[in-house]
Amino acid sequence: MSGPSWHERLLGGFRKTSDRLIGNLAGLGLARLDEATLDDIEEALIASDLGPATAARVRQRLAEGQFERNMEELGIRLVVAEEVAKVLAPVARKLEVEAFPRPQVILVIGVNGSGKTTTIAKIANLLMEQDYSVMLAAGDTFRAAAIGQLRTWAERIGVPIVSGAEGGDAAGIVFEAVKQATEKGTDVLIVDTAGRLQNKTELMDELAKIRRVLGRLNPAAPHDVVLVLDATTGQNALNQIEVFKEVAGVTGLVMTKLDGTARGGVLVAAAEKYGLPIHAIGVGEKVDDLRPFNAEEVARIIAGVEELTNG
Ligand SMILES: Nc1nc2c(ncn2[C@@H]2O[C@H](COP(=O)(O)OP(=O)(O)O)[C@@H](O)[C@H]2O)c(=O)[nH]1
Ligand SMILES: [Mg+2]
Repeated sequence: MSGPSWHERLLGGFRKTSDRLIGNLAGLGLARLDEATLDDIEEALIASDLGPATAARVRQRLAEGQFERNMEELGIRLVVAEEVAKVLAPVARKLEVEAFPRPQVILVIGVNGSGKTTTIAKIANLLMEQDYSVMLAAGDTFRAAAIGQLRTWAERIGVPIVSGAEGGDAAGIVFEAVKQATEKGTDVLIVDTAGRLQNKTELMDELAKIRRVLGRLNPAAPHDVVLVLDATTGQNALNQIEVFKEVAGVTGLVMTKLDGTARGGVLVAAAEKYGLPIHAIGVGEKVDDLRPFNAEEVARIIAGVEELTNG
């Protein structure tokens, strides 16, 4: 494959976060780690979205004095990288296909525009590369464009799709899709949903109805409820976890748009606060712009370790 390597894309995707963190840490008088400087460092980390507990642990380690003498920028960044890796390592968990009987049903939820439909295409593509059979269900019936968009992706990557008319009953589509996927022995059924957070009750009712229908056909379904979060929304992503946990239950996260002007540090804050598995991250609009992530690699990128050691 040509173009930038995955590692290079990751560097691009986290550059904004990393630049911000490094900028926040710059000029803090690193040579003298007095209380005021430690306060500044802790604040700088929180301002970079890393989450208060992670920031506090970094502060603690710096205060413990292991790095007191000849404190270099690299020293601080290595501590940040280590602490970030500790938070990310337990949650970096890719989606496993293990449901029996098949299909494994993955319900994909999130606010409109977060990247649900695109992420569904990406996940489908990834699973097909691993030789799983995949089917899609166009459960976002609220907007005609949403159905069309999923159909287009399905055609492009070559997977069957069950869809209906705009304004149709999402639960009915899901019912039909599970039936077809079960008959065909399809490995994975991925269900798109509407993300109408403006009307929480309606959204909750719709998701509850989908869940009921799923449960009737297969008590274990949905096996996964994946919340798609837009990394560019920064701290707002944390509020979305809160709301969707309440209305739908969430078993894992995918964070999208970790390119451009993303604030990827929120990944760390989310891991710290909720401990939900982060299955993958999205760093672009193309179908292969989704990958599981390596906690240590991402941590070193966020902390800006690489540019001091390789540069
Ligand atoms: N840059 C970037 N754009 C993305 C990513 N994922 C999705 N998008 C774009 O975000 C917009 C909304 O995505 P869509 O999948 O329609 O969101 P949905 O409303 O939640 O289904 C589209 O223009 C996508 O191309 C990503 O990882 N990076
Ligand atoms: Mg959509």
